[in-house]
Amino acid sequence: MKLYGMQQSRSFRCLWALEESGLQYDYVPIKLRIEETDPDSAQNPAYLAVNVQGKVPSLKDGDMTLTESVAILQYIARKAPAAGLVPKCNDQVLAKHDELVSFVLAELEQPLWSKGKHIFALPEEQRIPAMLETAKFEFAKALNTLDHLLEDNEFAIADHFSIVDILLAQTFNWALRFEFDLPQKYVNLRNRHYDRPAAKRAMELIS
Ligand SMILES: N[C@@H](CCC(=O)N[C@@H](CS)C(=O)NCC(=O)O)C(=O)O
Repeated sequence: MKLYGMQQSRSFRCLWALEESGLQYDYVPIKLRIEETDPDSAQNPAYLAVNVQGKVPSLKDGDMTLTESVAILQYIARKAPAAGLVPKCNDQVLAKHDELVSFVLAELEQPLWSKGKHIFALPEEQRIPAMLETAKFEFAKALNTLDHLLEDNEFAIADHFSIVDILLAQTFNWALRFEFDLPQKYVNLRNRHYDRPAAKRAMELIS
């Protein structure tokens, strides 16, 4: 199994899950926004054959390729059931798990990505400076909803660490890097989970 990724990106969540899982894998560093002739470039034809959008992360396992970070997380979790990265519990608790995964992607990380897009990712002529205030407003709104979805427990779901905890911690880390206002309880959540040995190993690999 090969994970293609880059520092400071959604790749970290997948690398972290791989480290939690105990599965064997290789990590292939990819670089964004460099000449496509560079063999490590996300725009190099060899990488575009893996991920047509030239984005990270991507995972290859045998003939199968995945290019969405949450699909990668779920694949890793299913491949290593003993690691418990998807909670083993009843359908209703599992549904709450799926709800939180969707919420992080659809609501919580979107304003962060909006800010990134309008600061550096979009072509300059497509960037709209006013979007930065909109992103701040939308992130605060999503946090307010999260306060209702998330109970004040050590882990998001049931009584153990799962891919939702990875997603939440990484999204809060992203919010801090992008200078969004983040309540202390969510800073603490980020710190608590980033202190896990698997997160530290993943961090060393990616930096
Ligand atoms: N929905 C995708 C998003 C992947 C994505 O946008 N990755 C960013 C880095 S975090 C990227 O590769 N951006 C490259 C670009 O915008 O050119 C996922 O969750 O994997």
